[in-house]
Amino acid sequence: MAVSIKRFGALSTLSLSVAWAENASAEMALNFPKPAAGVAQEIYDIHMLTSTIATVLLVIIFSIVGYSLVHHRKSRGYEADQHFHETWFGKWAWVIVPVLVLGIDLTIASSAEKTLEKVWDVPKGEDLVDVKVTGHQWWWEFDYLDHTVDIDGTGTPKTVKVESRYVPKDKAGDLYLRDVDNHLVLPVGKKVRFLHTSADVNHAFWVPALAVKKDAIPGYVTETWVDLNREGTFRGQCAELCGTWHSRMPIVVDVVSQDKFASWMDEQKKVMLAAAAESSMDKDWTMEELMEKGQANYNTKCASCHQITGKGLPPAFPPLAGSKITTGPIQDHLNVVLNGRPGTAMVSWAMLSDLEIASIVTYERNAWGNDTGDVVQPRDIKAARSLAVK
Ligand code: HEC
Ligand SMILES: [Cu+2]
Repeated sequence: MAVSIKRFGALSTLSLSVAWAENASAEMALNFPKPAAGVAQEIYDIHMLTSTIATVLLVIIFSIVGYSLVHHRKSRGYEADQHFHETWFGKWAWVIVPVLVLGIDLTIASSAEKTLEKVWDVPKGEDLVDVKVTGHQWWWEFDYLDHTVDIDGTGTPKTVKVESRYVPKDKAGDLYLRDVDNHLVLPVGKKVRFLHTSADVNHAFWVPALAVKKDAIPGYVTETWVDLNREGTFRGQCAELCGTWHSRMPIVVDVVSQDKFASWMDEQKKVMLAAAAESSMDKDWTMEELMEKGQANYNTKCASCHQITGKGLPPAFPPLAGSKITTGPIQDHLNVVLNGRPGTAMVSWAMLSDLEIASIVTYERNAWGNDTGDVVQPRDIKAARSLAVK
């Protein structure tokens, strides 16, 4: 008996020291990720305060329990004290212990309350970076609301936009379901306000290192904010079950220096201008040019559902190879792409440029053995838009 008690003691000491060592090394990824923003740091500190208090209490209580088990055991002939409750301590322990516990609770609650107020108090002002975050089935759209380009000279500027889509397994390797093609780039040392919404069903934007998790609800705009204080790449994901490919909406945030951010932003604007100029070029595109562009556009925007092979994933996502729509009248094909099929995952793609749609439609009508020989030009899309009935 004495031996097994000693063993029990050794075992519990061992497991306690293991727990302690694990706590001490965040590198082992047992703790929360290292925060990258001021609010996130405060939340992290509350977590550490709570864990420390809990660990100290655990040690004290288990020491008392262990001591009692060993010293007051029956085999030693220990007899319970029948008059403990009549002593001063026996009476007042019922008051002292709850007061102590309440004191600890209030210590945690008051620091949590201060932090919560800060989380909710979204800053307003000029030095903010405003990012509209829109959840889609199944990708993220980020609009930098205060960075715009007047691409067609009409005075209605377009916001700089990042479209983030997951990277397929063969290309992503170890980062499968953790990586996206285009990262959300943000400047360090700035306050960023996120405006959350959704284009279809509920999603949730969640990046643990920024401590932001917020539902994206269609028809509503909600806000969160962070004060970025460290450069780095931080990963998160959609945290609201949003359909078949909920797992395919990772989020990757690159926090970079302000200089880098400025030059990245310039680059984005140049790309937008170049794309707009190309799209408005008054020329007939050849089949080869359209097929090449169409394949690239199809693979990023449509293949997540209809698949690179065009075979789809029936019954959820219909094949486009040999479909009546992609081999039938062009107008029907354009109708589906421009208007979508209401009530299904096939949304309207009217936000794409004429050239993008022309290239995708040409590609769909000639790839995978569809071989219709049809070439659809940007001007056909322009005409279809003015015809399109909602
Ligand atoms: C989120 C998944 C998803 C994405 C992304 C998507 N589609 Fe679809 N698509 C669907 C679904 C679902 C249908 C079937 C809708 C229905 O039930 O009628 C469909 C139907 C179609 C059809 C009609 C096929 C037929 O035979 O009825 C065409 C054409 C089409 N999509 C083209 C596209 C193009 C072009 C893109 C990219 C710009 C695209 N889709 C992106 C889900 C998607
Ligand atoms: Cu989602």
